[in-house]
Parts: sequence; structure tokens; C-alpha cells
Amino acid sequence: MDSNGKGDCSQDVPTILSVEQVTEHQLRDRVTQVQNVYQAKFGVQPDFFVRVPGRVNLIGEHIDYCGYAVCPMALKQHILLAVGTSEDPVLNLVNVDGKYPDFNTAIETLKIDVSGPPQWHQYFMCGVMGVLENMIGLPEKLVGLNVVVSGDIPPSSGLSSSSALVCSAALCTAHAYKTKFSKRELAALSAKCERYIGTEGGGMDQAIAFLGNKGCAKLIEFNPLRDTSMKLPENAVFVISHSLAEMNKAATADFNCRVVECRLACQIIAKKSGLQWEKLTRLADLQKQLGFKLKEMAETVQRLLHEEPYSKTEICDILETTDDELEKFTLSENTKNIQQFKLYQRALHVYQEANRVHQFFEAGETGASLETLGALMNSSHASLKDLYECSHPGLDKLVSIGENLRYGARLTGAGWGGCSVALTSPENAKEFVETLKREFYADHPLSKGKDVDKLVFVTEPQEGAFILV
Ligand code: ADP
Ligand code: NG1
Ligand code: MG
Repeated sequence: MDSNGKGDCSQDVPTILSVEQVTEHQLRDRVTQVQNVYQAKFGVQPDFFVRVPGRVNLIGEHIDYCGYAVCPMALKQHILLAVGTSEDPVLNLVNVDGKYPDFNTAIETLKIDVSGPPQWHQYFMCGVMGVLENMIGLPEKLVGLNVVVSGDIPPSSGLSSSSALVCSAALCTAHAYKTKFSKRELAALSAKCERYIGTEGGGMDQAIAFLGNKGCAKLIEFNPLRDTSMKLPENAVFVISHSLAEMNKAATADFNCRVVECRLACQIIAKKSGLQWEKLTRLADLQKQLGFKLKEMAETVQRLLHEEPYSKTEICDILETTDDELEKFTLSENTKNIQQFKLYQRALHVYQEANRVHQFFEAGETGASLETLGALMNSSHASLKDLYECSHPGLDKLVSIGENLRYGARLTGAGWGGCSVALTSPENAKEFVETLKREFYADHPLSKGKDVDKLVFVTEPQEGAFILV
């Protein structure tokens, strides 16, 4: 298991509630739906249900995998599972949404083949594998898992539908095999096993999926994994809006290319600073070794790196290494053939964004204004667009709408499509949402036939993962 979850002696395990305790109508209806599908498919009632939320990240984008803190909150939208076991050691997956085909495989020989396009059941398998790999003393014969999946987190939209699915699979496997993992252990093992899909993400999504609390956004820090409730002004209202463009992070090399560019920037600065570059992969670890403040790290980037893209040959020359060694120490399967890397821009974004996270958290602590928080969100978006180059024309348009009705807006999640999050006030929220509907969705060809209330909505922080019996 990743060191993130180690040494967690607390008994802070996911909550188990009884279905009767659920008062929220929408969740009750969803439970009834998966229960009915389960009965129809498997001929019996499920043993339990698992609910894992998506998340919206308020600030701190593309920095978790560099070791820096982020500010997400859990959403109402979630993955819901109906689960039962069987004698037959088979994983049987059924999805209430017909676009995700049924799937089954032997549970003892799970294997994820990432050579083709990513498939939904592979995310589920990641979670099952994560738990099996971390269980102490596997039973001689594994029981099978029958699962019905239902999800309402817009997929490939930066609201972490993938991790909700992976985390739900991990939690259902742990519960079915009667193994207790703490929330932190589940978050750490889920972050690690989601990488089997091919993306080399950080641990933000899985952390908030398990550690989210109703009513508060969290500062999530890594190494070791910690969560601190954030104080935000009482009149802060967050609005999510969808750009109508989807981006599956495991289907292209864009996401991993950014991860690798950060690693390369880290290693080149390390080498130029006389440190052992082979041992450093994260910009936060580099900062620790250099003993600098974040602002000094940004200055170091500007001093030691150049703005023009680096070729692979130049990188190998600076690091005094070979292509093969670089592949071994730094690159991933889907980035090993990339020839040009932008290091200055990516590293500058990371250090400045990490600093904005501190400022955002402090602003909340000290009761600063919504204007201050909003300005940080605006700077974050500008940096993601210009330095990190992971925005999308739809996102740039969304964050420019209704300027007089909100304090700030930015893309959320990995980007290249997906959603934006904006900060507004209770007085302006309704008009802001109406303005987005009018100026973005009304004439958008891709919004035809879609329920616009599911594309643009006010959101409030929700509880992390729980089990229903
Ligand atoms: P996100 O930003 O939502 O995390 P990703 O690109 O990381 O997007 O992952 C999206 C993938 O997760 C989808 O292509 C699909 O395979 C899987 N997924 C998301 N929601 C569901 C669901 N309700 N049922 C099955 N698979 C889902
Ligand atoms: P999304 O966009 O939800 O798939 C991804 C990563 C996060 C983080 C953000 C960008 C995974 C599972 N998720 O989230 O860790 O790096 O992008 O801030 O890799
Ligand atoms: Mg994802």
C-alpha cells in the first residue's frame, strides 16, 4: 500500500447505515431501482448497498500528483451499488445504464489490459484488485461478487466519476470479504489501484470520496494523507456548469503527459541544483530538499528552466542519461514516445497553484471576502489555460459568463472539457444560473434533448462514502 494510508491506527472506518435511515427521497428511489434490477438479474435480493460521491475541486488543480494540497468537496451525485455474493468465484457486473455493457470474469485472475480503449468494467476491477492486494490472509476460496451499478455523476467531466466507481468497487469488495480498512487506507489503496487503468493521478479524488463531510469542503494534504475542514464564508455558493465536452483521461496521453512534464521539470531542477535527480519525481519533494518557500520555487523555475519546449535529446543531455534510463525513471507507457515537453510552464503553474491553495485556505480561516476567494479562482483558471494548457473553449466561455453575478470561476478536475465551478452569493445564485442557461446552453447544439438542470446547478458539500444494509 502507498505510504499515504500507512500508520493509520484510527478506527475511522466507513459508516454503515440501515436503509431505513435514508430520508433523502432521491437516494431512496435510486436504492429501490438498483434493488429491483438486482432482483431481476440475479433472482435474489442484494445483501448491501454502497454509495460513493463524486467531487468538485474548488482550487488546487493538477498539483495532487506533485504532492501538494487541494480543496475538494464531495457532491450529491454518486455511484450506487447493489451487492451480493455467490459461491461461484466470479465478478458479475451489471449497469442500469445500457451504454455500459454487462461484464463477468473470474475473480481470482483479474487482469486489466490497457492496450485498448478504457472500458467501464476495468475501473471496477481496479478497486477489487486494490482490496485483494491489500488484504492480509486471502481466504482459500474467494466468493463471487454480483453487482448492479448506477451512477449520476456526469462521466469524463472532471467531477471524478472514475474514482467514485473505483472507490465503490474497493468498498464493496472490502465489505463483502468482511475486511475492515479505515477510510484513509481505502483512499490510499484506491488511489494506487486506479493507476492500473493507465492514468498516473494523485490521490485527491479517492481521498475526498472517503473523507468528505456534509457541510464542509476539505483541505486534503498528502504524505501523510490528512484532511482538515475548511472554513468558508457562510454566504459562499458554488455553481457547477458543464462545458458539454467530455474527456476520458485514460483514453489519451494528455493527462499523463502533464504528470511526466512535472516529473521532468523536477528532475532537471534537481540535477541543476546538485541533487540526486533519479530519486526525485515530485515537485513537492524537490521543494522539501531545497528548503525553499513556494515563491522561491517559482523563481527557481524561472531561473533554471527555459520557456521553449525541451526535446527528449536535450533532457537526456542535461540529465546525463540515456533514452532507456529516462523511460525507466520518468516516463510512462503512453508518454515514452512524446518528443517535446513544456517544463517551465507546467512547473510554474504547480508552484503558483500550490501557493493559491494556501492563500484560499488562509482566506477562509481569517474570514476574508468572497472577492478574495473569487480572485484566486480566476487566477487558477488563467494559469490552467495559459501555463498548463488544459482548458477548452467551452470552459473558457463558461468562466467568462455573468461576471457581475459571481466572484470567480475556474475549470475543475483535469480539464480539456468537463466542468467549471464558480463562486457566487445566495442573492445572485439564481440569476447567475439563469444567465448561464441563457448565454451558454440555450443555443448550444449539444444541449438539445438534455436536462439543463443537470448541466448547471448549485452544489453543497456532502458526506463521503457509506454502506447501506
Ligand atoms: P471523470 O473526470 O468523471 O473522473 P474519467 O475520464 O477519469 O472522468 O473517467 C470516466 C470513465 O469512468 C467513463 O468513461 C466510464 O468508463 C467510467 N464511468 C463513469 N461513470 C460511470 C457509470 N455510471 N457507470 C459505469 N462507468 C462509469
Ligand atoms: P478527474 O478529472 O476527475 O479524472 C484527475 C485526477 C486527479 C487530479 C485532477 C486534476 C485521477 C483519478 N484523477 O481528476 O488526481 O490530478 O485530475 O487536478 O487521476
Ligand atoms: Mg477520473
